[in-house]
Amino acid sequence: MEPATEQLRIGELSRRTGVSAELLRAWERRYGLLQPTRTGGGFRLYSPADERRVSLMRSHLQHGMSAAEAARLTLAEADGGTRDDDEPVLQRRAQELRRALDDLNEGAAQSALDSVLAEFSTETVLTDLVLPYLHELGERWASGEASVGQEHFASQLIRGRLLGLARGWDRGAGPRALLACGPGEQHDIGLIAFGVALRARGWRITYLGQDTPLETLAESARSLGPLAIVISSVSPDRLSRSGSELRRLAGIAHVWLAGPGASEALAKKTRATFLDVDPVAAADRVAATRP
Ligand code: B12
Repeated sequence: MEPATEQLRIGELSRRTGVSAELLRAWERRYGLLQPTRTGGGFRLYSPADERRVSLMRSHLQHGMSAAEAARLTLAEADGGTRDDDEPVLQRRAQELRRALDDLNEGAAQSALDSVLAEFSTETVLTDLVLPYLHELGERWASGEASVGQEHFASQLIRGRLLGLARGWDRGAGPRALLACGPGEQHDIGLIAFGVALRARGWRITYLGQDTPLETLAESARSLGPLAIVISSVSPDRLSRSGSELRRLAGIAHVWLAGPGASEALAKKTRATFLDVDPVAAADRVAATRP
């Protein structure tokens, strides 16, 4: 006689694999990593195959892969090979978005973003799709594979979309964060993504935007009394030339320096804190300072 296949409830699967129930549900939703059946009462039941996929996923993450990459590999390994129609939804959407942006097709790009934002949380879309896409776009631009036109089109469309998500982000009663790009700095998409993520943690955002002189940032900080001032820069030079103004700002509120142009050394010199993580993880870190 065939032994009955063991079916696990989510709590038991979580205990056996050491992965929280919330994260298991997120992996199921985002990547289709788990394929539970349901009891008559609607509870999910997981099979030994689900448990194997969770273990594989954990091991890939421990080897430093991103969650999206680890899930793709896990599904490919568990199924004994990849087929195009097995590709996780997020990857498919990323392809659609990339194709539409490369073709300068605004309607198709907006609808790929509409779909992915309906299917996944804003933060998953930011961390696993939009930010990696922009990074890759920069590489393709630098190697001549993407034109300046394609890069401008894509970054402006994404920036517009993020500002749409940011609408009303200064409302409410939470602590306020004042956000600005450093002097001369035009790259503000990382900062906007950070603002969207911090807003989701209950903060109010005042956004001064690109190329902000530090004197005006100080004036705004004095009048608004923010709990945090977050300055982002890609260029290290312009930021480090502003050392004395940055130090003065630190006398008004907690200053955080972010983006590829910030560094631990500069933060130390200017009594600021270096935010050396991606925009969503940075929002967690700043939000943790809330009194
Ligand atoms: C879009 C873009 C532009 C747009 C910016 C539009 C906008 N409103 O932001 C425009 C066309 C204006 C532009 C202009 C230029 N750009 Co440009 N640009 C890019 C591109 C393709 C994407 C930038 C982006 O938004 N990335 C998304 C962020 C979030 O990812 P990231 O930069 O990898 O950052 C990581 C961390 O540093 C951190 N992070 C980044 N920002 C923030 C902010 C906060 C608050 C936090 C917490 C974390 C954080 O999170 C990321 C990890 O998830 C990048 C390519 C790339 N590698 O990113 C080039 C890139 C940044 N640009 C570059 C260059 C050279 C330029 C120009 C000098 C080009 C020129 N000759 O004119 C100008 C400079 C303009 C200026 N004065 O600032 C270089 C920078 C090289 C360097 N290290 O100095 C890059 C890397 C391209 C390349 N591969 O060479 N650019």
